[in-house]
Amino acid sequence: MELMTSGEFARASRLSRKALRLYDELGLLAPARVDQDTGYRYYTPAQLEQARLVAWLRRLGMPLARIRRMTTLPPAAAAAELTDYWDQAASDFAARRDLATFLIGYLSGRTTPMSTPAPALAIRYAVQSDRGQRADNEDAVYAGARLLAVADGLGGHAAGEVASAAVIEAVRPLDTDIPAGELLDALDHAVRRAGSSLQELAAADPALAGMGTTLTALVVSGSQLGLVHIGDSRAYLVRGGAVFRITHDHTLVQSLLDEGRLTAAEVSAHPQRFLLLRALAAGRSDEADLQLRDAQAGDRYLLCSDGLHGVADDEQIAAVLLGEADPEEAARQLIALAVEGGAPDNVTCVVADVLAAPAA
Ligand SMILES: [Mn+2]
Repeated sequence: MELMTSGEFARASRLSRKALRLYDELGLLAPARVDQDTGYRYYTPAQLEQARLVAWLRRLGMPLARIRRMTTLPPAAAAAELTDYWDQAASDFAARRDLATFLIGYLSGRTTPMSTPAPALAIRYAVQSDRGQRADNEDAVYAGARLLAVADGLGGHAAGEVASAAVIEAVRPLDTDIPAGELLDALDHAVRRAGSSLQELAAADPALAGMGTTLTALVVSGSQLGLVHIGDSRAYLVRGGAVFRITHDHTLVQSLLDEGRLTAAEVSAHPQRFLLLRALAAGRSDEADLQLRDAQAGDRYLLCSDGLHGVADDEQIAAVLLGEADPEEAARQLIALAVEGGAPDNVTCVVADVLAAPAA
């Protein structure tokens, strides 16, 4: 068999030797032979095609874990996987473009399209929560005409419950008509207010030290939607018959997945799968993610705590969101998914449909 040195292979594949070493470590592209004595790596010319595919997928910005999955698939399945990835990337890009448009207008002091009267939208929502196998329900939830919010309390005993309730209380004033141009400021302010309120409660009662909570909340204003997110609760968007996860889990396992150091299949067995890298907590000042998105009549949103997505996978969740038209019934079926999966944790779901508001 003809072998190429790693230098020859790097030149032919246009990947650096450092990249080739990383891809080897991550199981993306193993050398055909490694010399026992020198540690030199050798590749076959037949591996060039896979190396080029890896390089192209990297240029697209695909995370390493996902590339690894793609390289194991037959071409048709790989094409479908790439389609999924690109749909998600396009949706993320659209959200960033909206935010950039808003900021450009804001910074240049111009009238932005956002300050023109936007078609009013209304939301029709349903809320369901279940304590599952836990003794208490430390999730807290709020749903109103303009605001939807889910918080998953951490800290054991009563502290988690106190934290999630306090944070929901702190964001509740967002359930009002907020000018679209002030949405991000209002969300940022509310999340800081929530953090200070945890700080004050913990300072007043040592039993609450270390308490914290996740928060995923969205506010609708005209045809804009502001989203604030910290922790591992999630928001999903259903649009045009497809389901997109629009929040990024602030967990150790998610960051390992992003870096390609863990596969999706390994997550459920990871000993530290519950470890949060960011949360709203007394004594911490972790940053929340803020997003500004366009809202359209016909969109559906799901906010949920990890009691749902820790048990049900994205496909099961999507099947309910796409298959059940009534939000109330959809929320019930999502809770049922968690219960069927053993419901080891509290589970909370808000399903909200965006509707064109009836003419005044
Ligand atoms: Mn939870």
